[in-house]
Amino acid sequence: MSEHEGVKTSSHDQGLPERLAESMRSGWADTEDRDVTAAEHAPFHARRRQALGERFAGDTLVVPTGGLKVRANDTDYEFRPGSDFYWLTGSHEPDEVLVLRPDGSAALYLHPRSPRDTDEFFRDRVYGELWVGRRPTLAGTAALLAVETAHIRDLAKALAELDPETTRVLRGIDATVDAAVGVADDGLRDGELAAVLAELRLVKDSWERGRLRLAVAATAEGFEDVVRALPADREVSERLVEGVFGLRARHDGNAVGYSTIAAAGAHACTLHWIRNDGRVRPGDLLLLDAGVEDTHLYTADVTRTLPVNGRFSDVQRRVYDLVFAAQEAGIAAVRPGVPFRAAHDAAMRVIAEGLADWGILPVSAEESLEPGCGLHRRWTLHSTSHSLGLDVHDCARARATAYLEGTLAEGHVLTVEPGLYFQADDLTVPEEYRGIGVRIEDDILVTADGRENLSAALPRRSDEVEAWMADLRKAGPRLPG
Ligand SMILES: [Mn+2]
Repeated sequence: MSEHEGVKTSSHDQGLPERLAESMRSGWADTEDRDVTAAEHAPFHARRRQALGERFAGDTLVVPTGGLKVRANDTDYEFRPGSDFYWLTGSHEPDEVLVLRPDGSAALYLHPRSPRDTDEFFRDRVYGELWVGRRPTLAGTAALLAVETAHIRDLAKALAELDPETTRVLRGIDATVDAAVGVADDGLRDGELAAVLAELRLVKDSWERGRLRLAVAATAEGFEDVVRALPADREVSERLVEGVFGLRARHDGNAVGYSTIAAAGAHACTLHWIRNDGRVRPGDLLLLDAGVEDTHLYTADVTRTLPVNGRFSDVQRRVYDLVFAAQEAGIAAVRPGVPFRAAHDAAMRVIAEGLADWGILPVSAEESLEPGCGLHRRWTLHSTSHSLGLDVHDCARARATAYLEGTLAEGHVLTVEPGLYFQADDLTVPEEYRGIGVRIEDDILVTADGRENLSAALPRRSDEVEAWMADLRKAGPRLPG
C-alpha cells in the first residue's frame, strides 16, 4: 500500500483524471444514519471501563486496538481488534484508541467516515467506503457504543499533553501511540495496566458467558458437520476436515478462533499440527481441535479424538478411555475456591496411575507425580487447562498469583484437556501404542457451587462417541444454513 496525498492506494491503481475526480465527488445522496441506538452490549463495556478506571485512580489509561498487518507486499491480513481494546469498547474498526481519563470519562478516537467531497471514500483501500464498505461516524459510534468519540487526528495533541508519570499505555499494539507517550518507571506502570486488564478479564460477565455459549454451540455444529462428511470406508484429506469445520465457523461465527488442528494418525502426536496436509485413513484416529469465534470475538476451544472407521480398536480404546478418565477427574475438580491447578493435578494423577498400570511408566505414579520427577510428562507434554474467552489462550498477561498459581472463582472459563501422545518413534513404549495421540478438551464455566461443561453437547465417552458417529453418518452430510 502506498500513500498519495493522505490516501492509501496500490501501485496498480489507475491514474485519476481531474474530470473523473470531479464526477466522483458529486452526485451522492445524503446517507447519514441518524437513528443509531445503543447496542445491547454497550452497558457491559461501560462497566468494564469503570472497573479498570477504579484500579488506577488518578491515571490516564491509553488502550489502542492496533492496525492492519501486511500479509504480503500491498495486501493485508483481515483485521481483528486488540482483545483488551475490544473488551473495553466493542468496536471492530482498526486504528482506534481508547483514552480513559482520571475523572472516569472515556474518549474513543477513531477515523470516521469521510465526506464525499474528498477522494478518500473512493480511492482509499483502508478507509474508503467504496473499497471496504460502510464506515462509522463519530456520532454513530458514540450512540452505538455509548461512549464519547473524537477524531483520530486530534489524538496526537491529546497524547502530547499527558504526563508519563500519571499515564499508563497498553504497549506493543500501536507503534504511533507507543512513541507518543514517554515510558515512566522502566515500563512497570504500563506492565501493571496489561496485567490488570488480563486479570479483570478472567471473570466473564453475563454477556460474555452468552457469547461463549454461542461460540461453543456453533463449534458443536462444526464437529457434527465433520463427522457427517467423513467417510468410514475410504481415506480423505485432513484439509477436508479443516475446510468443513471452517465453513461452519465462517457461516455461524466470525471465523475460527485459532488455526484448526486436523491431525490424523501419528499427526495427533504433534500438539499444534496445523499443516493439515495428511490423509485421514479408516483405522486411524482423527484428533480435531477446533473452535468457532463468534461475531463478538469470543472463541470456543474443543477437542475430540474420533475413530475414523467408527469404532475404536482395542489399543485405541485403552488409550482413549484413560484420557477420558483423566478428563472426568479434571472436570470434577473444577469449582470456586480451588487452585487453578486442581484440574491439572487430578487429571495427571489418573494418567500417571494408568501408565504405571500398563508398565509404561518406569517409576511409580507417586514418584512420577513428585515435582522433581514428572516422567509421565514424556507422554502428556502440555498442561491441562488455560483460560478461555476473547482469546483462545485468554488472559495470558495475568500475573501468576491471579492465574496459574491463583484460585478459581465463579465466572472463570477454562479448558480441561488432558492428552496422551505416543510418538511413532518412541522406543520406550510397546509398539502397539506408537503413533497414537488422544486429547479430549471441553470448555468449563465455574459456577457459584461447581461447574458447567459448556461443550457437553458433544459426547466424550468412547461408546457414546461411536454411537454418535453412527447416527450422524446415517443422516449424511449437510451444509450450514
Ligand atoms: Mn485448548
